[in-house]
Amino acid sequence: MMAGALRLILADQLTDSLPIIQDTDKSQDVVLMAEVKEEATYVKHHKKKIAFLFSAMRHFAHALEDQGITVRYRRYDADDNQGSLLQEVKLALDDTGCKKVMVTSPGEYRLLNSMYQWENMLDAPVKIMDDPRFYATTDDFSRWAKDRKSLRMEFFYREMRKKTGILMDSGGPIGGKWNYDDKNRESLPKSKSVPAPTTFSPDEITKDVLKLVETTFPDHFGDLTPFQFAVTREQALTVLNEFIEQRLPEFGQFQDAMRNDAPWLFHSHISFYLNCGLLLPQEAIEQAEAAYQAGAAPLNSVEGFIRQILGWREFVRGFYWHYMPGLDKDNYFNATRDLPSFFWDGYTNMNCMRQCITQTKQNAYAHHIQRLMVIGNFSLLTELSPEQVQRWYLLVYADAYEWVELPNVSAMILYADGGNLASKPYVASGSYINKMSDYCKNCGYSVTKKTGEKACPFNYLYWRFLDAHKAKLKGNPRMGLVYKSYERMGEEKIQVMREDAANFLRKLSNNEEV
Ligand code: FAD
Ligand code: DLZ
Ligand code: SF4
Repeated sequence: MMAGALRLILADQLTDSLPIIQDTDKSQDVVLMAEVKEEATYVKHHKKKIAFLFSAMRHFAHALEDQGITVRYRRYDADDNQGSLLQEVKLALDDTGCKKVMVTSPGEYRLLNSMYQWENMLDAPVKIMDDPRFYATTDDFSRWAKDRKSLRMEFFYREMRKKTGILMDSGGPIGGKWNYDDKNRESLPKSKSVPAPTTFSPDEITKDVLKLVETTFPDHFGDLTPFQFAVTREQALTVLNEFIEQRLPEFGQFQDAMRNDAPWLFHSHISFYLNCGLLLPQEAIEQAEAAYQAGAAPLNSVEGFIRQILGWREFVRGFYWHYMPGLDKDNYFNATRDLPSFFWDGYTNMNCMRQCITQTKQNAYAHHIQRLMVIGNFSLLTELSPEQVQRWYLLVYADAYEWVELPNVSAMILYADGGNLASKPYVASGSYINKMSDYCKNCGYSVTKKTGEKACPFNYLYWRFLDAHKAKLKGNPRMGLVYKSYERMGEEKIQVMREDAANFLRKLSNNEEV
C-alpha cells in the first residue's frame, strides 16, 4: 500500500515537465493513467486520434516507470476497467491506499467542471493544479481582455512578444514590423516539390493499440491505417527538427496554399504533439527563433510560425476560458442546418470539399487554410448548426481538444459569437479557393460561373449569405467594400443567385448529391 498522493495524468498531459510529475515522491506516490470509455466516446473521436493517444499514453507510462515512478496504468480492455476517470480514481484510492488526489487542470470545461465535484464523491481531497504549458495564464488573458471592446489576436500577440522578448530587438519587433503576413499569401507553383512528412512505423505497443481500436471502435469516423504518428517524445522531437530544417524556410510563403492530393505541404504537423504534451511550445518557438538567428530561415516564415503558437494558440486558449460556458451555445446567425452526409464520407462533386474531408478522414489532419477557408467557409455559408459543426471538428482531428477547437470553430469560422474574436466573418467565394489552390481545375463545377447548374456553389452561396444577413453585417466597416459590390450587382442578378442558392441549400438539407 502507498500512503501518498494519487497523481492523475490525462491523455493530453504527457510531459514530465509538469509539476504534478516533478513533485512526485517516488517512495509513496502513484501516477494513475487510464484509458476510459467516457473520454474515448463522449464524441466518437477519429480512430487515429484514439490510437495516437492510447499509444502515446502507454509509451509515456513506460518512460515514467523508467524514472522509478510507480505507475498504475489502466488499459481499455482490462476486465475491471471502470469506464470513467472518476471511477478509476475511486478504485485506485481503494487499491493503493493513497490519501489524496492530484490532477493538472484539464483543457476542457466539461471535465474541469466535473472535477470540481470529485471531492464530494470521493473520500479524499482533490487538488487541481495549474497547467504551466502556456506562456499566458488564463488570468493573464482575462486581465488583458478586461475593458477591451473587442479582442484581437494581433494586439494580444504584440503583448506576448514584449512580455517574452521573443523576436524582439531593443524593445521593438525584429525587422521593424510585428507581422509579415503580406509576404505569406502565395499559392504553390505547379513545379514546386514538397518535402515528405516525417512518419514512423508502428512498434509492438502501437500495434497492440491498433488492434484494440479496430475491434472496439469500429463505428468511429476515420481510417485507422496507415498509422504513422509519433508516439514518443523522441519521435515528436524528430518531427519538430525535420520541420525546422526542411519546411520552415518556406512555411511562411506557402502557409495559405492548398494543392490537390497534398495534405501536409510546408506545415509543421506538430499540433498533435504540442497539445498532448510530447512537445512544449517553448521548444518549437526557440528552435524557430534560433533558425532565424542562424540565417537558416527568413523572418516572414519564422515570425509567421511563431505567431501561430505565441499568438493564435495562446489567444484561443485564453479566449476559451474567458467565454466558457457560453461560447458553446452561441449562434449569431441562428444557423440550424444538419451536417450533410458528405462530411462523413467525402462524397461530393465539390473537389475542394472532397479533398479536405477525404484527407481529414485519412489522416485525422487538415491544415489551417483547409479547416478555415474550405470546410469552415462552407459551414458558415450554408448555415450548418454550430453545435454539430463543433462536434465534428472536435472528433475528426487528432489535435482537437475543446480549448483549441471551440474558439476556432464557434468564433473564427462560424462568427457564432457575433465578433468577439473576428472583426468580420471569414467568408469567401470560389475565387479565393481558386487563387490559393489547384482544386478548381479538378472540379465538376466551374469557378468562373456565378450562376447556373455548373456554377461553383461557393459563388452564389457567398452572395446569398451577404444578402440574407445584411441587417447584421452591413454596418460592419470591414464589410463596406463587399456590400458596395453587392449593390452594384443589381436586383435581377441577386435574385438569380438567391434561387440557385435556395436550390442548393434545399438539396443539402435533403442530403441529395451536391
Ligand atoms: P502549422 O500550420 O504548422 O502551425 C504551427 C502551430 O501553430 C500549430 O501546430 C498550432 O499549435 C498553432 N496554431 C496555428 N493556428 C492556430 C489556431 N488558429 N489556433 C490554435 N493554434 C494554432 N488547432 C488545434 O491544435 N486543434 C484543433 O482542434 C484545431 N481546430 C481548428 C478548427 C478550425 C475551424 C480552424 C480554422 C483551425 C483549427 N486549429 C486547431 C488551428 C490549426 O488549423 C491547426 O493548429 C493546424 O492546422 C495544425 O497543423 P500544424 O501543426 O501543421 O500547424
Ligand atoms: C481525447 C481523449 C481520449 C480519446 N481518451 C482519453 C482517455 O482514455 N483517458 C484520458 O485521460 N483522456 C482521454 N482523452 C482526453 C480527454 O478526453 C480530455 O479531452 C482532455 O484530457 C482535456 O484536456
Ligand atoms: Fe470548390 Fe468551387 Fe473550386 Fe469546385 S469550383 S473546387 S466547388 S471552389
